[in-house]
Amino acid sequence: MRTALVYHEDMTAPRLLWEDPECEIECPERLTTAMGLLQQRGLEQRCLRLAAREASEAELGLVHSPEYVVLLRGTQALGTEELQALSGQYDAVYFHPSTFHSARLAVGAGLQLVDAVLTGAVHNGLALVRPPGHHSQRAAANGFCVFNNVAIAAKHAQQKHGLHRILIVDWDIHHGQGTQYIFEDDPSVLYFSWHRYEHGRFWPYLQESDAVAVGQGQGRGFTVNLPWNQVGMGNADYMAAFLHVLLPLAFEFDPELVLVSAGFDSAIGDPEGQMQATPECFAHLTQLLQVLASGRVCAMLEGGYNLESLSESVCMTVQALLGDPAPPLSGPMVPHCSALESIQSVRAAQVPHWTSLQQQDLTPVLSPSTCTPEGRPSPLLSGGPEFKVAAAQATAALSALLDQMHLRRTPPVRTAVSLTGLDAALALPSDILHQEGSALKEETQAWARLHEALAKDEPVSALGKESSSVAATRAPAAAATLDMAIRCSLSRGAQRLLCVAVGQLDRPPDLTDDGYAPCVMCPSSPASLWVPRRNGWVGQRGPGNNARRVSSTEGQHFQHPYPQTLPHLPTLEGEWAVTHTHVSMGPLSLKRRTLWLNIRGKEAAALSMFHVSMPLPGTTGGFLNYLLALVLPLAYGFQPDLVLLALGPAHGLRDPQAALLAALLRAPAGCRVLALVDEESTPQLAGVLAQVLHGEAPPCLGPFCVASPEDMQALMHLRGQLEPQWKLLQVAGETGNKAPADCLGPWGTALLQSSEGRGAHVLGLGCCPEPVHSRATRIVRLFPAPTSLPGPGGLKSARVGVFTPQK
Ligand code: X5A
Ligand code: ZN
Repeated sequence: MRTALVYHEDMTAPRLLWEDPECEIECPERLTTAMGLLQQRGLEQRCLRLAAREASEAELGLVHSPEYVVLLRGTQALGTEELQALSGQYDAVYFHPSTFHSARLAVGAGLQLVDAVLTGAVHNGLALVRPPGHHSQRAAANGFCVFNNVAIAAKHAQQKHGLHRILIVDWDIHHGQGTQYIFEDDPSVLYFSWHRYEHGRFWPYLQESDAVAVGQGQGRGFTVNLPWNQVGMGNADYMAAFLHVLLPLAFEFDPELVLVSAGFDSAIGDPEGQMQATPECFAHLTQLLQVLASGRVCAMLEGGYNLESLSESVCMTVQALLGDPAPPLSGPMVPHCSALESIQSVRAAQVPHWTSLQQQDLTPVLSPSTCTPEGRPSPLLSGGPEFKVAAAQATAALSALLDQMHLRRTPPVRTAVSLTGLDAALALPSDILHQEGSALKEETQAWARLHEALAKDEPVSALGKESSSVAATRAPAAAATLDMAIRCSLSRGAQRLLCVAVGQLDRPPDLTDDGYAPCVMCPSSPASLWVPRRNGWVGQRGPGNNARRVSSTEGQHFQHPYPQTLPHLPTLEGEWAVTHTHVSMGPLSLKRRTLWLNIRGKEAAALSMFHVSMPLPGTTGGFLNYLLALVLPLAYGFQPDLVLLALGPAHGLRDPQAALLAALLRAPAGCRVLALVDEESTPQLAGVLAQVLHGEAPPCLGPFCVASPEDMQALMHLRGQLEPQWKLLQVAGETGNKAPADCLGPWGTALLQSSEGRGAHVLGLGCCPEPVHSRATRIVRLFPAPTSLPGPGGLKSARVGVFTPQK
């Protein structure tokens, strides 16, 4: 199995035995509610369930002093009054007679998870534990934490498994000062934490939580603090933090294991955090972390006090660990001004320690928050009466939001990728082939043979389980294939298509500068269309069926996510019918956009916000910079519902680079990626792409090598040109104050429609081997994925999405 879930019911035992408004939020229901939802969603059943064991005292000793462990052991026999008195010696802590047992289980759960991942039993996992750990120190309990679960797991991974580089990502909304102290002089552990800080006015009120705290001695640069100075940070802020701070450093660090201090008090509705990130954000964060450390990600629960938000976020995390697509991020992809200042300050503080941050002209850090609060509620003191009212309001707003989310939940689709090998090279439509001057007859014959083979092949129907594909194409016809794929995707229901073309592939001339594309597929040709029924395929043939709707039992997923707020747009089912010239140019086409990104070794140029060209960087560092600082911010800003990744002639990407590109592009596209590869490159390249599209971690890029000044200059140039429109490119606060609404621009409205027409789609690329007289047609089909999932392991080798038209 791919994902472990470690838990033990005994961890629900500790509870507060006296009045304490600060501590009452850390309650047993946190675990029962989260587990309940995991079960209800069918996620728990897909994980390898491990019952937590108690950590030994020797294991506790990896981090804690013997005296402290003895003291904690003694708490089991104390009465309520003694427990309360002892608790009072620490900041925000309560003890219960079951605390020691539960805390040992929490540590043990983390150790089992790390063992399961490092022995290869699973790829990744989550430990659902109480009490949390990241505030706990060598000889002190703190902030509901007794033993430092994650820190002990890291020491264990080093001592028992011989690891040399461990990344700890602390996305809890509080600073894990305990973890920071334990590793502050240790260069083998990179500790990243973002936290509500408010210039030191938020618990635990420490100066060492600020960005200037970077570690000590040998460990300088291995502590990375990103303080949030305002409440209300949301999806765009968290995404910017990952793209512009955490991931560049993490790639340079090259961890062998990623531990996540997974607190969900950083999610919307949490009374402690008062932030706005929605649950699906944690699916995206998890997906992005999975490109590191060969996918070895171990998440351990820390905080999270709004039960609904907590359990939804836990589900999103597990879903991502299982390899399911992430729902699109909601809200405009525009980071807050204050967030950009924080990002800028941590980058400035870390610049001396990380090559990947150097060479970028960092403007001086603005003095403490020059931005006015961006129309957000001022924070309230925890525990006070206003706090309770605000918390109740937040909960109500959250429920409404989660109700809406329910409508656009993507079914848990495993990405199964199909490839039949070289023989499966797609035959090209005869007209295009002819233009290319290729051997038409030979192509057609090859296609006919394949066609025959596939027709008999039962597993072809398994294509219905896919949401991504790799297709091989003949080099001379690469551009034509891509052109057809674009048209077909648009005409078959993609609203926003991100096209990443690497190598010598020209942008289709009829794409307009603002990204509009004609959504006509093949004028006047009798196209075929195939829709899935419960068993087998049903073909429809045009012309004359433009208006026909096809109902499908799985079609439910494609109902409008926000039927109440959006004007009527055709659902995907409504677009099954073959589109002809005369019906395709209506208002429909206004919704369709293509963002064209060409990586081809020429100079950097942004011809419009939807047409960007960049050189292929010459080093690993340059390549990573391009991906994190340009490609992903554009992709997340655009929120495509489909990515076409085309590796054309002379693409120049090494296999691991192509794999990383594909792996990272999955996240913003709900895993819907069609990779077109040059037939010359197969099978190695196609194979590696198939694996990452299937959800495997990409192979290592090789040693980190600093970006060349030319590449950096090109990147800065593009960023400068595109920043006004694509706000996720920003890495620094602006000088003036800007309300978020001003930042939106005309594209803002479109972004808000990002969920329209989404859902898990199955995508294939097909063509008709019709004789020359009836012109061949290539179709990209989008249809609902079945709710049943392929088992673990899924399709190992499969086939290209080539479909047989009905005769
Ligand atoms: C693990 C965690 C928070 C403590 C807050 C005290 N602790 N006010 O989220
Ligand atoms: Zn917390």
